[in-house]
Amino acid sequence: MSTARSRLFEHGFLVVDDVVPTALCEAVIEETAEFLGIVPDDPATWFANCSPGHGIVPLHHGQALWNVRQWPRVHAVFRELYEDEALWVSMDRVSFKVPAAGWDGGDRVSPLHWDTDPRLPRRADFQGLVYLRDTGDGQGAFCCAPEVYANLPEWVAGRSVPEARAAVNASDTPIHRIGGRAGSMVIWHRQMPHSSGRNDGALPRWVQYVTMDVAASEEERLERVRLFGEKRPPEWAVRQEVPGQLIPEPGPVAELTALGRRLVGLDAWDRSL
Ligand SMILES: O=C(O)CCC(=O)C(=O)O
Repeated sequence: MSTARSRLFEHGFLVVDDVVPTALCEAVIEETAEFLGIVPDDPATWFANCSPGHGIVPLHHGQALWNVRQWPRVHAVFRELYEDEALWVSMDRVSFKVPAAGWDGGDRVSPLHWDTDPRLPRRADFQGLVYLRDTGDGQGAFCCAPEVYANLPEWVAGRSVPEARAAVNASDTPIHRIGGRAGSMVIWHRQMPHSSGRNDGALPRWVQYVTMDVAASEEERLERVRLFGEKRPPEWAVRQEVPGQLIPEPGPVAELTALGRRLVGLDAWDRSL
């Protein structure tokens, strides 16, 4: 097992520096800012079109987002973690989390949660994000509860998922805030309870969520190709009804590299390579 993979299994999260060049990160910020109608470095514009919690921006298919997803080092990081190169990339979105001060919605943070059933046997199943700008621990950074991850069987025994989640949030388990430099990735095990903290900084937090999973069924592949070609958000994102979501999203279909085509499912992975 690679060192990164065993560390991730053991501690439940990992910070990997210098994964995405800052120029690609800045391009995502520019694309997102244009979508929101804000100016990234002008505080007077930030609060006109922001949302509480993680600050989700319903943008999934911009060219700049795809350029991050198909950046080779992102794939290399997940390849090492899954010990498999035949991966598909998530069509996830961006987070623009404004400073809490100066906005009524800024205090509303999301509780710790899992995006999977934490009672399942532990296996390779990861999530990730890219910090698009330097992000301090107190700047609305990703946060998690490693002590819960380490003792998960005790937390879930005899409990439904909502009950386990409520127990974690009602407890005084330490919450670790994990900032990072622009271009770094935080990757966590799906069984790690996680969220994003309050942004007590002076600057917004910018994040692109990027996750990879091992390529799966033909049915899933066809659905991925359709979402990509029609510029539609995934069904789970549609169900969330994030304000401002356009379906389909405007603009041309993103241009992909040979790696990008495989990460979508347009071209097959040759597992014999
Ligand atoms: O935005 C973050 O830092 C955490 C995001 C999160 O909770 C999630 O992806 O489920």
